[in-house]
Amino acid sequence: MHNRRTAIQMLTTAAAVPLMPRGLRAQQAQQALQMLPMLDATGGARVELAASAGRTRFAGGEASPTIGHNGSYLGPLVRVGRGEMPTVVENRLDEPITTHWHGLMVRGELDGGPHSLIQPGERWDIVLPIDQPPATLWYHSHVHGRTAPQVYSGLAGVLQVVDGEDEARGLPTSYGTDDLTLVIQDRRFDEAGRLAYDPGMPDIMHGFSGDTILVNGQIGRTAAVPSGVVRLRLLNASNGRIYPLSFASGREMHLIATDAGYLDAPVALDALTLAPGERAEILVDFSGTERDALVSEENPNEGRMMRGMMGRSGNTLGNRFDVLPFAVDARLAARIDRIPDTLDGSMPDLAGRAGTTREISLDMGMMGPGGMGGGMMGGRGMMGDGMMGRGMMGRGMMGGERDQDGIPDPDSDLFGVNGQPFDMQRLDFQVPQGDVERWIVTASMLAHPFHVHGVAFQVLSEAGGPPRPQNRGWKDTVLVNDQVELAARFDQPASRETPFMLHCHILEHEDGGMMGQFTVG
Ligand SMILES: [Cu+2]
Repeated sequence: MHNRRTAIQMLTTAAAVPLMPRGLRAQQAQQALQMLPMLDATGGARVELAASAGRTRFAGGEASPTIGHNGSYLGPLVRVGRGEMPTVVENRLDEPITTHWHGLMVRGELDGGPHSLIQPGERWDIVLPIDQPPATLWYHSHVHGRTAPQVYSGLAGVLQVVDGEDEARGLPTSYGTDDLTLVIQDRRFDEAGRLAYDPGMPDIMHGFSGDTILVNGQIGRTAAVPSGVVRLRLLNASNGRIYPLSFASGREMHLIATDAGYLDAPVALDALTLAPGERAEILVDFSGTERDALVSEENPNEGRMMRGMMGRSGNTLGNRFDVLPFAVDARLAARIDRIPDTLDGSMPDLAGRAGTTREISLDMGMMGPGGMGGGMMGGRGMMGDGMMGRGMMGRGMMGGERDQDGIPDPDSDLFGVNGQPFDMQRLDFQVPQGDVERWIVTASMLAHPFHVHGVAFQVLSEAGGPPRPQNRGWKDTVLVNDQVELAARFDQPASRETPFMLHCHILEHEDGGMMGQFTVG
């Protein structure tokens, strides 16, 4: 990507600095954050994505082997309107990939789930029918057992559905000036400055987290913003880290959109928690200020289990850290100077319309098949007999059931849904097309971001109470801590050959088997 090449050139000129990533990070602090390159397909242009291997120099030191779409890391921001989106994804890697359109309402065969493998050298040539309200979505690989390492290495990008009405809504629209798309990830680097993915058991259990924040694949940058209202489209594309976000100054965030589209009016928030897979769009008023920073508190899952027994994961960011500093640049045009009173998003109204109710438990620390408690250790208990039993200590942890990447073998039984690890060959249930269903989703041991393919859903309740304000719009991923009740209408069909997935979006959990699949028809 051009942006990155420029950054690399600048780093090269600073070669007097020894190969010390942290030193270079300080040097980079004044460099401006770059947006992902935009691939504008609103006019119906064919979207061409080539997944290929490359090398990326993130923080000085050596370049890292990475993978990306049309570049060495991540991919373009693809912007589309309603109508047909002719798309071809070419796999130039030496391993199978898929391209899952996270949040796109399309039938199962176009969804890019684990059954839609694109083999090395193959092209996936499709036409995506875009028919949903404007929203910030994303795309990423979804190969069962390989999603975590592939996404970590860069196989993800942003997909935005737009309708050209944002100026009329009074929203910022100038990409990279007052309308910023921010892909937030955390990564680890080795001593030489190379991207490292070396999950140990605490990483697999908590979800892999790193000590360095990347925004749009860049480290230590500052976003230049005008002295006015700025729109931030946030995507948490991290493998495992949950970010409780706020501004260092306490500045209000005005939530305008959740995963699947606009709210009916902005909602002022002091803080916003973004779990892996989730998106949120906020307006922030930078007028009358010079600097501020988007900051995060500690991952709430960190150390929640087995702290004494297994130690912390390789996460040293601490209790409050910068995600992205902002510097107001008075030369930039601020087109919007007030937060709009209303938006035209359609709010969910599925409560009370649900027919079938399903209970879905997101399980971890399970016993072997037929083990106690129907296959999982006792729910929210932590140190029951099951923990020390065959499931974790005997087989999953010590039994060598990890492949060369350290990912739990998909056939191990550390993780599951309703007591069973994911099985590509097993259909978990069938939903009649057009039905509204109520799902009661419970989380075991940690908070798990629950994602359902092919639908947008309404959060009816969280932990027995009303949903938090950030979860009152249309969602496709929701952080389940204890219990979430949701309702969805299943309009898109999905066959036995390409069923829809439901899964935890902590990618190490997903790869480990915290996933199920269902048909709609
Ligand atoms: Cu999980």
